[in-house]
Amino acid sequence: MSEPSQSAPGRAALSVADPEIASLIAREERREADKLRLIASENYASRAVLEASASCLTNKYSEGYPHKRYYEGQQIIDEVEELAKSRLRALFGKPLADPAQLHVNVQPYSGSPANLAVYLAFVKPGETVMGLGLAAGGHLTHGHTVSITGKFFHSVPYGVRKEDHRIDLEEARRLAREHRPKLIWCGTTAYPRTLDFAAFRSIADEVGAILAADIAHISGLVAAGLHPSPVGVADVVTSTTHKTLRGPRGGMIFCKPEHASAIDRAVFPGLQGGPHNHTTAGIAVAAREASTPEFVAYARRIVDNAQTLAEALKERGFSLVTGGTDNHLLLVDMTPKNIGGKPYAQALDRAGIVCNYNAIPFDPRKPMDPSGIRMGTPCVSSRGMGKDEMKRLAGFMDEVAKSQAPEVCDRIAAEVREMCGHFPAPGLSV
Ligand code: DSN
Repeated sequence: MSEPSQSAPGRAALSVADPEIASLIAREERREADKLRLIASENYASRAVLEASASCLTNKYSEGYPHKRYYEGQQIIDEVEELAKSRLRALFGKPLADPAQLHVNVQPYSGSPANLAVYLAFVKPGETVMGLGLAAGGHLTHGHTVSITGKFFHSVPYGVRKEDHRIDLEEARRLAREHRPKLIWCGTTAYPRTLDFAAFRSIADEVGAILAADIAHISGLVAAGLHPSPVGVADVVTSTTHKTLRGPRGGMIFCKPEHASAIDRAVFPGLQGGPHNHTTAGIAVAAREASTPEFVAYARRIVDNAQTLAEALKERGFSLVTGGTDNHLLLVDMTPKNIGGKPYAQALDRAGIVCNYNAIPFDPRKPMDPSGIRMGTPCVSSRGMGKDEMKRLAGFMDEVAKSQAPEVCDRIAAEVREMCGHFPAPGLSV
């Protein structure tokens, strides 16, 4: 491995002022360059996104919204925020007859604050909410007991079906009729299949609930038209901006005009202070990038790569939850390979293949030592890898499943590094 350079482009001042941090950043760049990063929620932001995010916009406080701020000096910031909103409106408002009707809030610091704003806008403490249970592939903020959303609200989780591990819409409808939730979440963090927003709309309508779609994982696929959009179906849509959408680390909320004021007041002053203007600029850049044919080709590659990897793994005797994938994500049950998800993920990491251990639906093992791993193809697709690399990856994974010996993992890590060298990652200076 070559020595990482501390004074890479854009870090000359840092390498002088703080060589320790410069060195750590250089080492992380090297890691991101040399490994097959398969954590489903991660990506490589472009150099343009990184430059906007690391700009002087971080210096400005801007409580409020464009043209209604509490501090002066917002001439430029207002333009930045308006630009981010109008680009996101153009990108995500396509399902609407009039995209201008899509209200956009680009200030949430990330996905969890965006989701908290939805609670604050629509639900009172103690009222009932529903979301996909964490163990079934939902998110902590959809009402899990350890989250504030499960402590301050009465949470009734729905799950996936035992027989095929697909979301159990009949159970969701039955629980909704029984518990009359104020808010229903449709969204996932570990679910490899297409979400049926229309079915959730019908359940929410039947019980008079607000329907919130959390598209954090799939927003890049939605933007590219490769996953159905909840816009125009759900009352409110939340997302992070850094997963498949490939922006900086941030959050956003879309909603119908009638909910605009409740959402805006919930984000500020309800939950947050000044928006992170540097992040808003990075989101604007990402939204511009996401409106290009190159982005659509990248999003298509994400799905193709996930499906190629799924088939190649199945051919090698791996067991996939739901039998495959429609999106960017694979959930692999390691039980037939006689290894737990955690030791397998740790051995893969040594072999240069980075994923996370993950519970599978109805997992008999504990969350800290579960049966599965979760993988996603956004990062490898951003590097331009394709079918051949996914098949090679399946071979590496098979070898590690058979032997976690250090010499096996280290040999594969060298092969992974060599392969990665042919696919420079966006945004990195190595
Ligand atoms: N941490 C994100 C993920 O990995 O899915 C969700 O918040």
